[in-house]
Parts: sequence; structure tokens; C-alpha cells
Amino acid sequence: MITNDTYKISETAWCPGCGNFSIIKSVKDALVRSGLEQDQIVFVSGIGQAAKAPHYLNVNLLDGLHGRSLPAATGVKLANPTLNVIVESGDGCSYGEGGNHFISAIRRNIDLTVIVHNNQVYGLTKGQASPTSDEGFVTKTQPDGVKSGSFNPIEVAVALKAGFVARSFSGMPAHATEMIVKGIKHKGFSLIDILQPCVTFNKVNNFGWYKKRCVELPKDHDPTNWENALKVATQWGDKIPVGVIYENSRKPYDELIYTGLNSTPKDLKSILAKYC
Ligand SMILES: Cc1ncc(C[n+]2csc(CCOP(=O)(O)OP(=O)(O)O)c2C)c(N)n1
Ligand code: SF4
Repeated sequence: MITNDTYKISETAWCPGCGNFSIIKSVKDALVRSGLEQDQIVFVSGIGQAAKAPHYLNVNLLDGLHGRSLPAATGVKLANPTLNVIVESGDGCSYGEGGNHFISAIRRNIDLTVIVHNNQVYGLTKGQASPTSDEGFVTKTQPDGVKSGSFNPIEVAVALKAGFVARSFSGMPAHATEMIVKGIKHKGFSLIDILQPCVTFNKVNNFGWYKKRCVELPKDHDPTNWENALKVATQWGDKIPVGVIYENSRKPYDELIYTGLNSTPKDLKSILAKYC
């Protein structure tokens, strides 16, 4: 039976006050609320402070290279489609080094739940700008401020018609839990981008900055309306919408692959055997 102790959280190496603490608690609560047994789940992560999160949970874990969690997770899901595969990593890992994998996984609509801790900075490697850093953000390696445009993962995911696209904030733990539960339930690619302060290396986008701006979507927001979702997805600045921004019921890739093949992992093995 799943209890609050099943996925217990162990001691971490994060800085006191880091937003990762709240996210790991939300992830744990979401697993308990989803009623999933440990052997029904595999976590896949990359490299970074956020990527360490599943190390501190009592879960099965495959740690990929930096930016490479999505192809590893795709392999796990295709080899055993009965598993719930959850990818958890940072904004640099997911949108920078792993940017092309992000696009490909959305296009394929692989049934993965992707939780991104988005602190708009490279935390583990001591504060360089990440793809989601705001223009003008000053770091030791960008002393005159970031000159590149900022990558908006929500906008890209909605534009590509990802299966499920949600945003939350580590300062809204119950909301983050709800988004993760919904993402796990969704059959297809699910992105939950969770804004998170890095108290050590991002002094601009801090707790208060996010708290002031994160606003829940109105109750009548229809996540199946793509045109409207795209408009919502472009919002960033004084107001940052949080909630389920977009959702569709496209068939996931793993289901399409197994169609007509008796839907068992064994069939995939026999297909692959033809190429060996
Ligand atoms: C291919 C590759 N490039 C760069 C690195 C160095 N590196 C390790 S973690 C990291 C940044 C992690 O930032 P992010 O994914 O945003 O996670 P955070 O630490 O902020 O949680 C970088 C650049 C690496 N390990 N491998
Ligand atoms: S460096 Fe930033 S992201 Fe890393 S543990 Fe410290 S506060 Fe968290």
C-alpha cells in the first residue's frame, strides 16, 4: 500500500532556501496521490541541482548525461510501455543541452511526464545564464547582461501541440502537486515547468519576484483551445500565468508503435531482433 513513507525524502545537498525543496515535496505528494507503486515508476534525470531531485526520493532512477534524459526516457518507455516514466531536470538540462530532444519528444508525443525545475540559471555550475534567463540578466560570465532572447518553453510546447502543458511555481506547492498529478494521468507528452528560485545564483528572479507575478489561470480557461492557449503561452513579465495552459488527446507514440502488435513489450523485442 502506498503511504506517505513510501517515497520518503532523504537528506539533500541543496542550499537552504532553494526552491528545489518544495518541488521534491510536491513530486512526492503527487506520487502518493496518484497511488502508484514503486515498481510502476521509473524516474529519468540529467545533470544539475534539479536533476539530483530523484536521487533523494525512494524511486527507481536512470541518470542520463546532461541534456540527455529524454532519449533515455524514450528508450525506457518504448521497452516497457506499462511503466510511468517521469523525467525531472533543470531548465538548462531540458531546454539548453537537451533542447533538440525536447522538440523531438513533443513531436513524437512520447508518454512521458516531464518536470522541469526552472530557476532561469545554471545552478550546479555556479550561475551562468541558461536559455530561460531573461534578457539583460547579469552573471559572472555575462557581465554586461544576457544579449540572447529568452527561450519560452511553454510557448514552444504549445506551438508544437504538446499533449499537456502546465506551469507552476515552487511557492505554490499544492498547485504544483495538482499539475504533476494531472501530468502523470495524461497519456502523451506532459510538460510541467515549475518556476523555482535559486537563492545563491539568481538574485533577480527570487521568491518575491515570482510570487508577485504568478497568477492562476481563470476557471473558464479552456486548455483545449489551441489558439487561446498560444496567446496565454506568450505571457511573461508582470503577469505569469500558472495552471494547465494546453491539453490535447493525440495518441502517444508508444501506443501507435504497438498498434497491431498485440501491445506487449515482447513484440518490440522481436521487431528489434530483425535488425540484429
Ligand atoms: C554536455 C554537458 N555540458 C555541460 C555540462 C556542465 N554542466 C553540468 S550541470 C550544468 C548546468 C545545470 O543547470 P540546470 O540544468 O539549469 O540545472 P540547475 O543546476 O540549475 O538545477 C552544466 C552546464 C555537462 N555536464 N555536460
Ligand atoms: S545553487 Fe541554486 S539551485 Fe543549486 S541548490 Fe543552491 S539555491 Fe538551489
